[in-house]
Amino acid sequence: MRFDELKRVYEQPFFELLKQARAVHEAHWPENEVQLCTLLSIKTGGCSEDCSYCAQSARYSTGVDREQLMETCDILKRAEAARSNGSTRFCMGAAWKGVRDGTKRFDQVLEIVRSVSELGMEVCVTLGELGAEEARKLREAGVTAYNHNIDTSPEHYPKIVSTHTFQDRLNTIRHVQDAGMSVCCGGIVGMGETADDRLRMLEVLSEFNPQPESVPINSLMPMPGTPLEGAEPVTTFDLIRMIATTRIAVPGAKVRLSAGRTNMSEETQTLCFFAGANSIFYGDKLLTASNPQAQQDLALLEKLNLSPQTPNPALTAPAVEACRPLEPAMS
Ligand code: SAM
Ligand code: DTB
Ligand code: SF4
Repeated sequence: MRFDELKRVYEQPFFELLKQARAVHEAHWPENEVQLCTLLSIKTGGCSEDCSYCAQSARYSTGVDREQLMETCDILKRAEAARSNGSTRFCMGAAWKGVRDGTKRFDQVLEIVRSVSELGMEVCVTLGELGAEEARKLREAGVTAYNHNIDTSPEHYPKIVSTHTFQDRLNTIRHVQDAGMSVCCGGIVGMGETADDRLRMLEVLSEFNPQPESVPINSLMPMPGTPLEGAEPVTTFDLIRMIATTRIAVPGAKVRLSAGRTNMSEETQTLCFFAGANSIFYGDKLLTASNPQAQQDLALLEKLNLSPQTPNPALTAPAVEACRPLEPAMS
């Protein structure tokens, strides 16, 4: 959808916007289900990039320490626990600029993906920049979706990150699409951007060919020590408008109400679900930041008569077997 059209949609009277978003939602997602995704940071901290919102950048003193890549065996245990708790997607994040084929680190990631993909959940990874070959190998190893956010408008992006460009992000997304993985791509609200920046971001996302399979909308969690620690939060109404406009812009995508739910009331989240959000991160931790307790989320869904998305029967798989001995972990 083009910017002018998005702006017309976004600026409608609030209830008109909600009505339109709800109609689009019901036409595409009649099941009243919410997808539950569990996140795990498999390689935390010490990142070379300077994304001003991120607690994992080595450039800022945030209290998040650099850790090594987790052992496959420990990751498998976490993935299995996520599956037992009802998650249907397991998303592994690494604080890297990117990965390169032929490195030990990448081989280890491929091994992790192969093991996790046997558990019968959708496997998502977010590892930073990829080339064509890396994308092909990840797909072959069993990755369902690759998360790589554009985060904001092309115009606002250089004010947030200087160590890579908006175009670099688009190039990675192209490689992911060419390799046949689903694209999970969205952004953050609350980084000092204007409403027009948010709509420009949606314009870029909705013009992807094909459109993304999922669109995470994160509300900035201001991390102490980062340049954005004091950023002005977006209002509840602007957040709901953004969710509704996203639903209209990418009707067939899961719209994931992502980071920042610990600062949202149940009523705010309810309006986001009404406006078209149909996926959340589930479990009490995101990558480094906190998330609502799982029981609290399940209770909210129940109050709203929403059900957790049912696992895809084609993906059911046996329990984790005893872990094989591994090569030493790398940072
Ligand atoms: N290094 C990889 C990358 O940059 O794509 C993967 C990890 S990165 C932490 C994944 C996404 O998390 C970012 O693109 C951003 O949208 C989101 N994120 C990170 N820190 C955040 C924060 N403090 N508040 C909200 N969203 C955040
Ligand atoms: C996304 O858009 N949000 C998730 C996931 N993709 C990887 C990450 C949120 C991170 C929140 C801050 C933290 O935990 O450090
Ligand atoms: Fe590194 Fe990703 Fe954080 Fe940027 S968002 S500093 S690339 S981990």
